[in-house]
Amino acid sequence: MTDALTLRSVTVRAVVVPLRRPVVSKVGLFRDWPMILIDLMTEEGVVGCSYLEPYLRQSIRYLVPAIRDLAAARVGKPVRPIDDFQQGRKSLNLVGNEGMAMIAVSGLDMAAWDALAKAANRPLAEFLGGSLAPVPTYNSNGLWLTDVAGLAAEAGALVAEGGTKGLKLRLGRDRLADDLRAIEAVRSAAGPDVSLMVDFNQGMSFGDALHRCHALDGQQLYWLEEPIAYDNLAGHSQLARELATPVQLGENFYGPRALAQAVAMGAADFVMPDLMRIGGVTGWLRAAAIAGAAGLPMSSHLYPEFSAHLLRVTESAHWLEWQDWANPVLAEPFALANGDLVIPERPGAGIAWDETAVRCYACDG
Ligand code: SMN
Ligand code: MG
Repeated sequence: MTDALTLRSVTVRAVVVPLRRPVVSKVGLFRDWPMILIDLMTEEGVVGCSYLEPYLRQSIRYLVPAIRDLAAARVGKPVRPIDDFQQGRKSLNLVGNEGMAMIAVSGLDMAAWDALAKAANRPLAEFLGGSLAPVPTYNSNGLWLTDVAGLAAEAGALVAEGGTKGLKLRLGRDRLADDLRAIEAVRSAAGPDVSLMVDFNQGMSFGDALHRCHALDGQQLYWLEEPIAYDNLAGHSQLARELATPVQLGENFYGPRALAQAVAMGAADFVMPDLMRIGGVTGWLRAAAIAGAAGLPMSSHLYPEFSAHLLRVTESAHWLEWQDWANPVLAEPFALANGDLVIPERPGAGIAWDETAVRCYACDG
């Protein structure tokens, strides 16, 4: 049994790290990437670590104080992520149950689970009762809404990065013909054995999505992700019913109950929660139980390090989204081998900061 831990303090810092390829998408253009780094210090000397990727640099100014407030309320108390999750949710409920309230709770939750696994001297997947093994990935480090002429070379480079078995490209250009050219360019460079996922990032109206998704239905795409606004569950459910290609949804589910609603509505064939929004490790485990019981394959969104551990304890585990965006501040970045993410045999989630890099990229928002 794990030794009990007592919360001493929580350090919350922010950095903005460079992206090798700018994110050009329907949710925004990002040349660099904000990260909030959380270190949860315990009286026993164990330090739990996690990070959040809140997309918007200015959100650092709102999120960091919220995380510090939540942490301050727990100083001197035992680290019990299931109880802390409940209390954190309750304490922020009056200013909102989703959005930033859930993000703040998620970040602390991940750091708390990391601390408990470290105290038990086990990798997180083993601490949760699972085992370590390579986790299948698709490469999501590029193929944004950029000039189609550059996509073939980029696809070739992405496949060469660790031999990934899948690639995700972003679609939803003004003309269908350009989406078709993008698919053709990526497929010809990647070859027939690489699965092609496509992501619309909620960029289409329902009417446009009906046309576009039906037109792409014969393209042997692996999934169609977020064709319309994420909370239009009725629209997604119609698309999922009509299309042969699986509909993928989930990076914008705030909490397991949102996933349960999508399942109840038949809004997705596949689901892919994001740790920052689903409720950290606690939220993921609950979401995984729902997806598993419903028989829906579950992939991850961002956070490849924590997500790799969690996919190892997920009944319907599907693909890990591989992005190396946190690497600039990680002391020992995770690596791919034969298209799989190799989980290092380190206690906890296996992340630690490169403190020189953290100082170099420090940012107050
Ligand atoms: C995404 C992730 C991060 C920034 C923009 C878009 C995308 C994904 O939705 O699924 O990777
Ligand atoms: Mg997406």
